[in-house]
Amino acid sequence: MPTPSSRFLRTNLNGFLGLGNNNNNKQEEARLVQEVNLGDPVVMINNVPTVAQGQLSTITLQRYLSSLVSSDESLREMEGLMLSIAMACKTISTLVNRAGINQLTGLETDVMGTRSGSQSGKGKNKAKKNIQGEDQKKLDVLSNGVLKNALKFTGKLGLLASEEEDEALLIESALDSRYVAVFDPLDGSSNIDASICTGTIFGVLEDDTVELKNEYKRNNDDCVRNADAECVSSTEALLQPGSQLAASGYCMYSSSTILVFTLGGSHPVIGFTLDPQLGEFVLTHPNMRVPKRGTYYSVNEGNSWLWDASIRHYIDKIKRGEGETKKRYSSRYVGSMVGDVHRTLLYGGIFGNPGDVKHRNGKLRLVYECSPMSFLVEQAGGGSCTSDGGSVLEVVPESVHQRSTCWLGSIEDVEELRAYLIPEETN
Ligand code: AFP
Repeated sequence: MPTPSSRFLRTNLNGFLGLGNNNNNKQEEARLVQEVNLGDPVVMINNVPTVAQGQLSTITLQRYLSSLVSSDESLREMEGLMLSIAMACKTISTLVNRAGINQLTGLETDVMGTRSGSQSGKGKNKAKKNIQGEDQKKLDVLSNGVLKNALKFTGKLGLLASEEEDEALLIESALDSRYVAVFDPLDGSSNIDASICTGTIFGVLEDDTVELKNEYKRNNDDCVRNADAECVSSTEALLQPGSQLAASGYCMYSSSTILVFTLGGSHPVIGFTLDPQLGEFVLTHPNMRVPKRGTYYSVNEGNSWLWDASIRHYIDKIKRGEGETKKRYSSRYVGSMVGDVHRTLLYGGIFGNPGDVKHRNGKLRLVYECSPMSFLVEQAGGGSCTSDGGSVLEVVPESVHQRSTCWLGSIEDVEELRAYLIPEETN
């Protein structure tokens, strides 16, 4: 009797080598998906599922989440949300993979020359811009739609904000729900035409503004609608510091598609890789921990002449091998936050978007980039800080699209940097 693992391997190899009857393979895959989802209960030790080393994973995301719910019923709504996010990520992964073939590369243009609800340019074929004035790629817009729809129809989310939406959207059919979500649907999209990795970043917060939403219900007619007839809102539920996140994560679209997330508290940072043959996320990284030290720094050095002297000094020291470890650090910078953070999570080191004399708050957005990523990295035993040495996770946002400096990575590397940012007398 073949074990699930050996059958899993055989199915994958057959597919890889182009062997066997396609229909048989499809049936086999369908059976396998069912089998791995219904298989033996997931063995959890301190909330971390165990996978024997060297074995192929047969724990799908769905199975992992349902085993969490069976021991903690309060996670049921979160389970639904995470499965919707995963479904959206699968779709975005396919879009990204086929972008060149399906002519989805390039900018989203507005043929009429005007963008509804916004003041962006006039004239033919002007690039559409998001609220920050950045050009939107076709895939930015598509990915935003995919995520928005996936989350809307869960019925478990009352409000969402996205990099690609000017304002937050109220989900009218789910106003009583417990959660709100923030996301950057396709971060790093300026890399997409060169097939360099991109990713989706997300954060989930508990909604403590039920009263506000009930008021909205009573005054339903007051709802302000955007061009897509969606009800827009500038509600407080999204303006919570990162320390309040109930979950955060990213999905990276690269040589493989990897979904990494944490549910905070005692839950680990956990990674699932999309098996393209099964169309399922399977557990590959049961308990991700950032190494305490790394040897990489990841920052856009083209801006170094505009950085504060303290940051220039720190980078100079570590690359010369004159930092605390006396090792020479190497530079690694993709320019796609998800790729840079994923590498930092696995190999250690430090990633930053420091801000400079022209842009004091840097380029990244606090609510749907810096906070979710810092939450994740800290949950994996790493550290994070802003360019003034403060905690990213304690910054209370004033607006959904506000920018923030942020550094994150190995705890000892972040602490070493902080000593440069905070002068000794105030440290
Ligand atoms: P795009 O989504 O416009 O490609 O921006 C990516 C990003 O927000 C983040 O993923 C990178 O870390 C950062 O910008 C890169 O910024 P610089 O190009 O200024 O280094």
